Amino acid sequence: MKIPNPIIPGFYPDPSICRVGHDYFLVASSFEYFPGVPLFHSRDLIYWRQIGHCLTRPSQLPLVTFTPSGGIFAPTIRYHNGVFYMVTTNVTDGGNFYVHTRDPFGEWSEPIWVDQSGIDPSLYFDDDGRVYLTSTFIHEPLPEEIDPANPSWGIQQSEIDIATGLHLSRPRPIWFGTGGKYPEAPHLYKIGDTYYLMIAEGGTEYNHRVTLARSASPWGPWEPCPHNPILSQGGLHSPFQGLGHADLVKAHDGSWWLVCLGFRPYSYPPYYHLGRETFLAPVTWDDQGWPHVGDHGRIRLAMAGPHLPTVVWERPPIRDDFDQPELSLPWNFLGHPWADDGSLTDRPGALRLLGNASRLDDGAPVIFIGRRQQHLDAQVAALLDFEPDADGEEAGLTVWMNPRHHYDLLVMQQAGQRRVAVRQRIGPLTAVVASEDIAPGPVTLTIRAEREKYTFGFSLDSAEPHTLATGDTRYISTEVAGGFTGVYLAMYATGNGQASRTPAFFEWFDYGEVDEQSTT
Ligand code: 6LW
Repeated sequence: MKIPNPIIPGFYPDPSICRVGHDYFLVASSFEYFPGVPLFHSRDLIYWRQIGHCLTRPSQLPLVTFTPSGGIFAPTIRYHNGVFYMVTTNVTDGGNFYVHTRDPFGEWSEPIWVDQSGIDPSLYFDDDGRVYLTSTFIHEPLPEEIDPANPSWGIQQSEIDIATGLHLSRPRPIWFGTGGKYPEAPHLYKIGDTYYLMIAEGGTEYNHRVTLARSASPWGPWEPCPHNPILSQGGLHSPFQGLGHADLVKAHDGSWWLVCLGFRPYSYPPYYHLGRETFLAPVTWDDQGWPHVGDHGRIRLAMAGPHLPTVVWERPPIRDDFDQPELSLPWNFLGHPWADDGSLTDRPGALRLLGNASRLDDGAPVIFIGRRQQHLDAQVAALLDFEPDADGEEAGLTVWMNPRHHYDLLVMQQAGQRRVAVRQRIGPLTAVVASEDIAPGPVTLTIRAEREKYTFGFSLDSAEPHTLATGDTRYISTEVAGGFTGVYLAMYATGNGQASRTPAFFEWFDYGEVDEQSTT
């Protein structure tokens, strides 16, 4: 079957994968969102279901203060002797650490911190029992220009005691890549008697690529692959760009595959707003012992997928009725979950949000519960029961990239009158671009997401939605907003400088892909 790339759409970057028998597990970065490190499961490398997160407790992920795109960077997941390990970096608080579990469907351990600098940590369990921790190393401050004779950014490695995280050998540089900027995302493998070191170079934008080298020792010296980069999309008119940050896996039928991040830009000059997503590509090995990825190092739209027995998981429902005691897996908090972030018990069958003094523009700890936008064409709706009784009290939906780039569809009180409005924050500019007085009663907020614009509307008493305004996706795209994340569709509440007295009840939230080709 054709690979439906991206195999995990939406902001799920820096994928890492491991296999246990016929089960595949994959993790991705999560930055300032909580819980952290989303965890996916598959039986065929094509259909994936989220089964949880690795970091589900504030003791594992104290996101109390952070900047946009701070928090949790790239993770690596590995399995050894019955134990799963996930190693990552909290760039805001503490650096490199790992957690472990014997049951990936359950809770993970408390962090084991490692005194090793850099980002993109990876673990390799060698046949002789040694465990290697590989990460980037960066001489701070980075010089204006990298001196090829004295590189200041490369890959370092140490041997560690996996029980304690303590070093058994000091971290030392082992490879500087092939000359691309930002050598990072290292993973060490051993195939036969040969060690392979795979990294990313070029930075996680349009010049991103994957390079690889091999050695008889895990410390090098490294022989670069003669056809590096083994994967890139640079210089090619392709719907998939920025391919890099990859991980290899041998399937249970003996075939080899690679997961990596990429993004799907459009328009001109190109831009993207869903963030970097997870892609899959086939890998073959030549008789010289070198890997070949995809179609001559490219990922094409129509690539044959694995010949593994297909296991399709039940698709999540479009509507979340908030009728469960806990939020379902796609929902994230912005930063550390505060006690009054939300309640599912105050009114059974509704999510209650009570705004605090933080505004959306402040970022955390604004009361914010959101999910990634995973499709360029999507329909969003939510039924909001909110009767503010003080000016400044506000609740609604936000199309969110970061505190300086978001579009809000909100209900507020202004001069004693309840109003529905669309407000746009683009960098230093904020404007209410449309607003209308509305009568009391529950209001259905609607957002139609299309590739190049959002259309915001509302309806009362189940009448036909009434369009209020539109917003260009470009102005909340990565190219404009910057950062490593992707757009969230979130429910929020705020008192705009003072705590709200009036709770907002979201009775349900709909998210569904609009498949223009579908007849339904
Ligand atoms: C990730 C690193 C990177 O840790 O961006 O540009 C970081 N490349 O590999 C966040 O995704």
